[in-house]
Amino acid sequence: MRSLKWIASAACSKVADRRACRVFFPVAVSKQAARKRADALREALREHNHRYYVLDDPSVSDAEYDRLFRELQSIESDYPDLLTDDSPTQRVGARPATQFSSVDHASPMLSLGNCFDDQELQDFDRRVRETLGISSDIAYIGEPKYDGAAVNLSYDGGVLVRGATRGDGRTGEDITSNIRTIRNLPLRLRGRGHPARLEVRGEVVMPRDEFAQLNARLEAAGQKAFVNPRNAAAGSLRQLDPAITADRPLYFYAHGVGVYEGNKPASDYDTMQQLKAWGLPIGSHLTRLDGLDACRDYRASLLQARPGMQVEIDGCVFKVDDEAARQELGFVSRAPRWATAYKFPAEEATTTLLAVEFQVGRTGALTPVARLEPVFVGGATVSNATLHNMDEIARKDVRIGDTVTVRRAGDVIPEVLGPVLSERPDDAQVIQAPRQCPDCGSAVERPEGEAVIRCTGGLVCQAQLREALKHFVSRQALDIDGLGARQIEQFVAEGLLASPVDIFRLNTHRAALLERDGYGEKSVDNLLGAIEASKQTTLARFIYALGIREVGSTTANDLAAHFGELEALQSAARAYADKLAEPAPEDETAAARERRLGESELRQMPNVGPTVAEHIAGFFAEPRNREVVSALLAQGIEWPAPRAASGAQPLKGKTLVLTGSLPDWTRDQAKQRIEAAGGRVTGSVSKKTDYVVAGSDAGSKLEKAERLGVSVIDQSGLQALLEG
Ligand code: 5U1
Repeated sequence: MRSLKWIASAACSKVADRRACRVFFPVAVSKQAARKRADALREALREHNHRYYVLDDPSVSDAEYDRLFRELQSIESDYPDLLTDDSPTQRVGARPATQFSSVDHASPMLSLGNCFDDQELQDFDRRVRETLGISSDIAYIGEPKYDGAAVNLSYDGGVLVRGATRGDGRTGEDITSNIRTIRNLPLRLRGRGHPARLEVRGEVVMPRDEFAQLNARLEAAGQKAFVNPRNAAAGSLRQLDPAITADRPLYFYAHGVGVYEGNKPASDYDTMQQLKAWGLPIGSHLTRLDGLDACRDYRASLLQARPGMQVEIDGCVFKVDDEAARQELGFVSRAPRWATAYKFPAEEATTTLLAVEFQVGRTGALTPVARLEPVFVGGATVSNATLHNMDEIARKDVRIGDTVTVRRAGDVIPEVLGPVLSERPDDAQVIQAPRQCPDCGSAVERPEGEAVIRCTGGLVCQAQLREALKHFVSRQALDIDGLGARQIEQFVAEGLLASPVDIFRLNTHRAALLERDGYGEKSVDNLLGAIEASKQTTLARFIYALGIREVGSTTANDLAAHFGELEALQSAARAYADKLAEPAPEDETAAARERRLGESELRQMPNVGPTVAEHIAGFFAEPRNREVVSALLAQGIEWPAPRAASGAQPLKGKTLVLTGSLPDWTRDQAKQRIEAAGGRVTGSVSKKTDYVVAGSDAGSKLEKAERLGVSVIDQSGLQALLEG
């Protein structure tokens, strides 16, 4: 088959010549010639990509690149069987997915131990030398710890076949179509000698300037901006439509390998250089370091370079360079003994405190929020920061007009650390607590023994209503997509929402919704569909969504696992309220009262002390709350029935051993949860053990479990078991 096309002659080598050829000479092309030309174009485009995105040294203009690209597209559209998956034209174009599928990593993606000061780094180095029996300096490699989204790339025969998120380290999400859109990573490795199978681990990041531009674009389009570059990178990778990811300024940096089926170099530094030669970006600060002092100097220089770096880093990573030594050192839990991350301190900056406003939370608590002269700190521009409460303001002696130090670490809300007293202006104003709620005007009180001040407006306070609704629809609660803070504020202001129950009546306001700016048939359908879908939930989510004071998602999970049914929780709450109201013997001591109340079922739960129990009892004792709960259930909110008649017992008959420290639970809390779910906790591992729950610094029990082939899980694995 032949096709008549305006194409460049393969004989033309220089760019200008090629352009001339294409413009002036229409030629009939055989399929064979088309294949040859397509191969040459792919090769040229890969080279230009590499020069542009990896080496930052382009050799052709954007216009010329586009021309070559379009020429290749045109050949591939004429000869679809010449199209290859690793063609540069195939980065974008995959269809939107409906969901991501799970994918098991061929080798687990490990986590990293941390150290926070020089002493801890010295301890790490000592442990390494002791284990290896070496007294001289160890050869390490040092690299920045990029603050991005961790991914795993699989190359088979040098061709990118899969990209996945880290997930829990064993199983991630298949985001191949999105990964392919990242311009600085090769769809096909350069050069030769690629391993038959190769897993490359690294971080996907978004540089600061491009992050700021993206946020400006999103805000201009009325969309929500990202909090920081890491969230922007992770959020962009989790788009179901790869075209959106393709539009985001994402970059990949490799920091290691997983599976490597081939001749792996004996040193990690050499492996990384090999990755670089194959066209994989490895970041410019990767360095070989001899011994502890060199590591300390490296950290100091990286810390100094950090403010000028476009990609955010939150520390540096030191790894033993020698592969054989790594094998000998092995792992503790899921972190290698041969690597550590030396974290940088949270970033701080100074700026001016312009004003203080009091924000009303869903429970009426008024939080002082500092309005600041915008300042770039910790990877984001900060213009608001928390001042916590009036006691903290007094303790720090912060005043309006002061120059203040602001700290921002990761996703934590920025906080005002204190004033720079030497710069205090004469007219700095002392901050006063309001007497009235800034939203509803109700009186403000400060309950005895509490640091917070509260609005007494309750149901009349729209600010409390707005916050309660935002909590109700939040991700860990009913998770209603499309009903965010902005929509809730508008709907409350317009009187469409006066209680969570009204969310499920929004379908009766379809016409009113359609009249709103930015709402078409499709967005209204999506919103109403998400609301309908949220009715199928779990008891834990529902309990959390109710917004009972001090009942966070962990306690809600515990309550749901223990009681199994809402009625059982309600009756335990009633029993506790009755106990609280019981006339106490006149001579009852505080300890005796505590013993009496402590026997209640509600108080048997891990994490439910007197205050939380009182909040739960108080919540269900309030008639208006009970009405809302009944009305919600009448709207069709439901969850799967518990497995057992008296409380779910997903671990019935199972024996578990705890070892190491879990990230969020003490050993006692984990034990109580396991026992509440019907399981038994023993102290030593045997063949009869069903699961070993391993945290960080797990020791010989973990090794024994691995030897005996007993399943090893971490905290999230345990959580999943507890949830049945
Ligand atoms: N730079 C860098 N980041 N990072 C993260 N190296 C590195 N290595 C890691 C992780 C989790 O893990 C290996 C030590 C297994």
